[in-house]
Amino acid sequence: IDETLTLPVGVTLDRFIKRQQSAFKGASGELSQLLRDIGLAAKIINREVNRAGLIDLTGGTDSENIQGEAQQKLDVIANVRLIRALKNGGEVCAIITEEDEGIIYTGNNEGKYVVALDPLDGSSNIDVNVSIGTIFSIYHRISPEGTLANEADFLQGGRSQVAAGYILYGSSTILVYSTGKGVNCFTYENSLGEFFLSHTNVIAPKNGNIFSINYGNYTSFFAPIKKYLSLCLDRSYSSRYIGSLVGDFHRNQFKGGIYLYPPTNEHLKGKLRLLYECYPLAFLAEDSGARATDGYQEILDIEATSFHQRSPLYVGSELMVKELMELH
Ligand code: AHM
Ligand code: MG
Repeated sequence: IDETLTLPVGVTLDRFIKRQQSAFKGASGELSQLLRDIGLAAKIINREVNRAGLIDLTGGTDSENIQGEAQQKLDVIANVRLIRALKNGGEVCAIITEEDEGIIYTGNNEGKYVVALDPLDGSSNIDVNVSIGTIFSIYHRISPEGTLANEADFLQGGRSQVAAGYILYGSSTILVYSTGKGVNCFTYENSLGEFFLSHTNVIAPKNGNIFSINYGNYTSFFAPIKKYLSLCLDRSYSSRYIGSLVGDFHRNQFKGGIYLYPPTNEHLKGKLRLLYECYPLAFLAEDSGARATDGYQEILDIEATSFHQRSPLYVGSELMVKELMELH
């Protein structure tokens, strides 16, 4: 655990990142700048999410053919804002996002990092004032600096992430990230326009009594999942499902619980995407003592073979995930 974790609650995200960087001898500061760029994009997205209903940013079937930003869907706006912030920052050479098919080059070929983004997760909740989130995952490029980044830079595997995090636009907006040395949370103070450190070194409860799953898919679950759900019911666990992964994950990280997205008839390999959703949350889970698996192996050990690859995801309190694994 690095010494910055002893900082008092109340420091700003910027100051925290700077202090964290100065604790690492030889750190160039580029990752710090990148995290600050994400913080800036988060503020802008937060503003758009908050006023979306007032300025016609909801909905969006008519969004594709219109150039003006005010008409774009929120997930497209979030995508644009994040890409712009990372392009302006200069530390990132390439980006992939859930919204785009291939690699987005920032024009900064000297940049050391590549980033995978789910700009606005929880599509079904976007237009109805329910929690949504942004998820990010950062890698140090393996291709030589000065060249164009390539596919391999993004397919290094979950354990190669140098940082990961999310922003939850919930009853308050909170930015949560880790560089592998503790998970820290920064709550947004609207009137000051700043993220302040609010939860340091999050440790997830070892066990819990919340299960989060789309029960409507029950008939298409396979035996281990049905068995696990019957255990949850026998024990009168609480069923809590927002349908926004970031929100469900965040709650379970604090209260103790498990989130499940198993294979279904519609999504034979699970619905969630390995690079944009599963890897980053698994990185945060492991760093806080929780666990993330696909039922058979740790999420971070799954080999990445394509940008939009999907995986089942079972993430949450260590003992709950362990019990589910044993049923597989
Ligand atoms: P999205 O990337 O289209 O938003 O889908 C991901 C979301 C997760 O946030 C959420 O947990 C899940 O999909 C909900 O799916 P479902 O509506 O099938 O329960
Ligand atoms: Mg998503």
